[in-house]
Amino acid sequence: MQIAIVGLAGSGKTTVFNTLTRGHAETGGFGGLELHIGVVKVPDDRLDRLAVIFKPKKVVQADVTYVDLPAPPASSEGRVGTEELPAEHLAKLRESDALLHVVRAFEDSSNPHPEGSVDPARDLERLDFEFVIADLALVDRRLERLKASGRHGTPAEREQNEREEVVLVRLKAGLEAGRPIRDEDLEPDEEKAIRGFRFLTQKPVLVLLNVGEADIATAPALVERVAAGYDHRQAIVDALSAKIEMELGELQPDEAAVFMEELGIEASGLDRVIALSYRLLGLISFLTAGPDEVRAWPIHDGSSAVDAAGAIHTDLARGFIRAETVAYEDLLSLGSMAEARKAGRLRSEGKTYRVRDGDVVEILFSK
Ligand SMILES: Nc1nc2c(ncn2[C@@H]2O[C@H](COP(=O)(O)OP(=O)(O)OP(=O)(O)O)[C@@H](O)[C@H]2O)c(=O)[nH]1
Ligand SMILES: [Mg+2]
Repeated sequence: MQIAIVGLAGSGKTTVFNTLTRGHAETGGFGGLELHIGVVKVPDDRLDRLAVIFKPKKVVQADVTYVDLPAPPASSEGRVGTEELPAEHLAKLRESDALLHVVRAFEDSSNPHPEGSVDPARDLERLDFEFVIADLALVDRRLERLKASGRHGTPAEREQNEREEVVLVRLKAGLEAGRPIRDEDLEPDEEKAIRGFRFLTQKPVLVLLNVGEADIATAPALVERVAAGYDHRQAIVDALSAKIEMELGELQPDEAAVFMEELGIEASGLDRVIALSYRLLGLISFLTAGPDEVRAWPIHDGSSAVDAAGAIHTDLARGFIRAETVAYEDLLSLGSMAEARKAGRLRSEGKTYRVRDGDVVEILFSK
């Protein structure tokens, strides 16, 4: 699972990336056109509690990959043009499963906003507009091609082309009205017909308002205001003071606690952002626990027991017999698998069982 960090120049993308990955990529525009990639472990205190019960050799958290992209350069028309992005960056952007859109909300007189004022709603709309333009260009190109060659081929191919054309014409109208593709009602077969394009405005988005260190207390009000004007599907608005979070991440835990108290910060925003992006991706975790390993496995919400088996290993899906499952809370309160079994809490589930977040699962399979 991969999330692309996007945002206008100087909005704090690399600072957010460093915060999330505890990395040290250079900020302040020195990154130039460099692309940063980092893997983030998803915090999950259930793993720690299970580790107390199972005393495993290792604990493995779920992870999410974050890609920090440089801001798109100004285009020849003076816009920030995604079409001017280096091909490699555009490919990273398209292949990502979701976007983390960092928007500048911090005031800093030593680092003035290029527009002369800090206006998160304006900046948010500006980059979103670029994504709409980028998708529209893709739709137009494909429609041209379909017009030129879509009437050729076998009847089945022609029928498929016609179906695709109908969907694209609809998307085009929406995009021209400034509507992201994620807001469209698409039937499953329509969704399938356009999946290969990996449209930018179809990706779920977490809008992260990067607030100044002095504005942490008023951040919730700002989030509410921006969210009220951002009525889109699969979109979450939240705030983070990225610079402070990055600095907190560099301190020892006890030093960080003192610092947080001085600033009036109750909890690190970092874990919240990671958890939100995980949710945005539509992911849940099922758990496995034993003497070797206690581990969280990310799967899409709605996955079946056999999907879960396949996430561990294809052999487990192929030879799937059944899944022995106990809810994390039950396991924790009963203290062991054996006790859970005695209490009738360890269930035997078949292939189609819908796995729930926190299910502790053991897959029985034949080789
Ligand atoms: N005061 C303040 N400054 C911040 C904050 N977040 C980022 N900055 C500063 O803003 C500048 C730009 O931050 P970056 O993280 O490099 O921004 P970016 O979006 O990666 O920039 P480009 O990659 O050049 O587009 C740096 O000087 C940061 O220190 C913040 O929360 N408060
Ligand atoms: Mg940067």
